[in-house]
Amino acid sequence: MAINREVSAMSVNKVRVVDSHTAGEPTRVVIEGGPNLGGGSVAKRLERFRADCDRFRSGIVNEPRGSDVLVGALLCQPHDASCAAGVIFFNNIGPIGMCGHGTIGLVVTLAHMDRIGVGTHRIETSVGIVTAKLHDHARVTVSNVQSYRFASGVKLDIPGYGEVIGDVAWGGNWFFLVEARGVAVSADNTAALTSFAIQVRRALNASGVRGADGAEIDHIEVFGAPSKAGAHSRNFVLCPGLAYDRSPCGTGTSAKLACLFADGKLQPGEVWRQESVIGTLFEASFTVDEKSRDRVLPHITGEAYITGESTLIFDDADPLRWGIDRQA
Ligand code: PYC
Repeated sequence: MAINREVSAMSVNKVRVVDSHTAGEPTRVVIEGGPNLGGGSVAKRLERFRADCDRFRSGIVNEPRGSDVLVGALLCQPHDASCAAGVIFFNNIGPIGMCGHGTIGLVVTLAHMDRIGVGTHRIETSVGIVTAKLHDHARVTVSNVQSYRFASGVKLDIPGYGEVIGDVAWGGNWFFLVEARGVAVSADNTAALTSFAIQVRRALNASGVRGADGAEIDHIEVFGAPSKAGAHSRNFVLCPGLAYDRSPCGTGTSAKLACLFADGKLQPGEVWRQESVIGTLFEASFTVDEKSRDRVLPHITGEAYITGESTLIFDDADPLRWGIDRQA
């Protein structure tokens, strides 16, 4: 099996991508020129991507071709033949498990490329198979992986803010969900929200709060009052690489649904409208499988629009051809 140990400047010099945004959050789908990750499940290939393709990741999403907020999606052959596509998501610092806005962007991209039509499609991700229903050229409902609350009433002492109490939940990524404490959840307050969320993340690490199997909780979701008519809540989501999600965050909204269900505040089939910090919306609901009544199957609906199609050039002579990777 041929696996690129590290994508070299000679072996990759042109990569074709399609860019889109979902409720303001950008996705860049790599449709041609990506690394050969060999066979096996998408989960296995994500581990090879993590180990061997970090320069490629950085070159695609980081400056000067991208930005901290951009999420990459490497389109792969699915291992499971019932799926229309496989995908590996990644951001400015590494691969991520599932991405709700990214899946909506991927589905709209596949439709733009005439690879799929209106209807329901299965997509293999590294954390499981998700289902996506394309309603028209922009609107998609993603039925995510099963989501659940892992811990509730977790108390943290945040310097400068005092005690906060929140929940740990899985929605395809690990989240700490907390009400805003003296920080307005609004588009003109993202610097203060970012520093609050960074402090929460530090406090989680310092006090050893983790997800299942010791997983790091790398997404912080802060809630405040909605500004849009019909919305139930507004959120600010700090992503692992310290960019904030412009969308209401598909996996974060899934984690929220799991917590609402666990608290008896939302029932299967009821609609939850989650507003993002910039004022965009996802509509969400969930079903519950009789066999796992402590988990919800979230359904997240949003819209994505194509913003560009391009060929990225990686020039051997360019000292920054693999992007400005702040981890390097
Ligand atoms: O929509 O799930 C999401 C997501 C995760 C990180 C950025 N967006």
